[in-house]
This record gives sequence, structure tokens and C-alpha cells, in this order.
Amino acid sequence: MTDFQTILTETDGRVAVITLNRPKALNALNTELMGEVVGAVRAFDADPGIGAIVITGSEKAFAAGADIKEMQEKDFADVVTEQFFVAWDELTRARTPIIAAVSGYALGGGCELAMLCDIIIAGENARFGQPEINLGVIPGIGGSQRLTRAVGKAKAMDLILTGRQMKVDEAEKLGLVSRVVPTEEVVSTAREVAATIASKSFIASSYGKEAVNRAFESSLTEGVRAERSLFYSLFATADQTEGMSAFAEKREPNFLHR
Ligand code: CO8
Repeated sequence: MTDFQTILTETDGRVAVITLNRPKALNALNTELMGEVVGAVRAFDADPGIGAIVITGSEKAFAAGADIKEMQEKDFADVVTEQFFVAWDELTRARTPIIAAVSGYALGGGCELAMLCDIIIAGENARFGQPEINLGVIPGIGGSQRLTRAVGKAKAMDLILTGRQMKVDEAEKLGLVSRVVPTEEVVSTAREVAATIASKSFIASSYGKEAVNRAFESSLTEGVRAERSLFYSLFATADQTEGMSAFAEKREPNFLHR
């Protein structure tokens, strides 16, 4: 995977790392960057050697939002005909767990990108917010929906209607972020979490992800039914046999991965 203009990619064992790399624009998300991130995630998700993906930015900015200078000239017909930013939805179809390692600004589309990921590891300097209201618009990459489901109506209304930035302690208290660590340890912690996830059975981790995501999209009864069906089907895998045998034999499991 080479020839990217706006991101850097690397792999470390079964972990893939995608680093947003538009430092002069605080990693503002333009169409090119979206295409590259989505393409890289698609490729890593199809790679049997990869078990978890980390998406990160710089220490100053995970991403300061959609690229305002790119959006500035667009009118209604442009955004409708281009299906502007719809491609980000593809991240939700990745089976591989994705971890956002967030330092600095995660605003607008940056906050939405973090919320498109499965786990958010945040640095002490992280700032989350949906400031689109200051530009005369509202979130457009799922922010009004995912933020509301993540933190509830009261806080989502507050953040989306005032456009204020939220410090990391508030984000952690609200359950938006999974862990807060010193800023300089964000990427290393995310890599460690990713390596831990990548060491498990891939089928089990992707089903675990699917089951949790189902909670966001269905009723409790339907979600529990979906979980049960995923749970039962794992008993058809060699990884279930291996995992339970390893426990009984007091040894580490050797999962097939995929
Ligand atoms: N877009 C484009 N350029 C940006 C962006 C952005 N979102 N954010 C920062 N930049 C650029 C600045 O223009 C500046 O460039 P230059 O040096 O050429 O002037 C450079 O990055 C550095 O920025 P600042 O000088 O402003 O840095 P500061 O440290 O002073 O401030 C802030 C940092 C507070 C993050 C500030 O840059 C800021 O407020 N940025 C905009 C934040 C924002 O409003 N984000 C929301 C964007 S809208 C959005 O995300 C909507 C998504 C939904 C679209 C879906 C369509 C369907």
C-alpha cells in the first residue's frame, strides 16, 4: 500500500496503523483523504494477516473536521449529486475492529470519524466537539445520531447546538471514549489494545463487534436474538474448540485467526 498523498500506513504484526497526514490543515478531511482512508481500511479488512486497525492523527489534531475550504464552494446540487461524504459509511462495514487514537482536536467530521471507529483511546489534550453550527450547518457524517446514542440527548443537544468543545475528562465521564492516557502514550496504547484484539480469534472479535453494534441499531429483543445467533454459530468454529480446549488444558490458545 503506497502512493497515498494524505495518509501514512504501516503494519506491525497483525496490527495496521493509518495516520492522517495533512498537518498544515490539522488533518481536515477532504474528499481525497476520505478515499484514501476508506481504501486503506478496505484493503486491511480484506487482509487475513491483519486483526485490528488503528486510525490516528497528529498530537495537535486527530482531525479538525471536514475540509471547510473544500466545502465552501459547494451548493445543494453539488452535495446531492456527489453524494458528498457518503463513502465514510463504508467504515461501518469493516469486520476488523478499528481503534481511534485521538490526540488534540477531534471536531466536526473528526469527532464523527472517531465515533465511526469501535474504540476511542484519547490523550489528555483531546478536544471533542461538533462545531458545524458555527458554519451554518449541522453534522453530516452521522454525528447527530452516533453522538446522541453515545452520550444521550441532553449532552448531544448541548454540543451540537452550541458548537462548544468538550475536554477529555467530560468525554470520558459521558462514555464517549474508552480510555484516557497521557497524550504521548495515545498511539502506543492504541497499538497495544489493537495487538491484544488481533491476538484473539478473528471470527469471535468480528462477531463481538457486530453484536455490540447491533445494540445501536435495533430493539433489545432483536439485539439479544442477533447475539444468540452469532454466539451459537461460533460453536461451528475451530477457534471455539481451540479456545475451550486450551482453557481446560491450562495452556494459551492458538487461534486460527482467519
Ligand atoms: N477545514 C479546512 N482547513 C482547516 C480546518 C478545517 N476543518 N481546520 C483547520 N484548518 C486549517 C486552517 O485554515 C489553517 O490553515 P492556514 O494556515 O492555511 O490558515 C490551519 O488548518 C491551522 O488552523 P488554525 O490556524 O485555525 O489553528 P488554531 O490552532 O488557531 O485553531 C482550531 C485550531 C480551533 C481547530 C481551528 O482550526 C478550527 O476551528 N477549525 C475548524 C473546526 C471546525 O469547524 N470543524 C468542523 C468542520 S465542518 C464538518 O466537519 C462537517 C462534517 C459534515 C460534512 C458532511 C457532508 C455531507
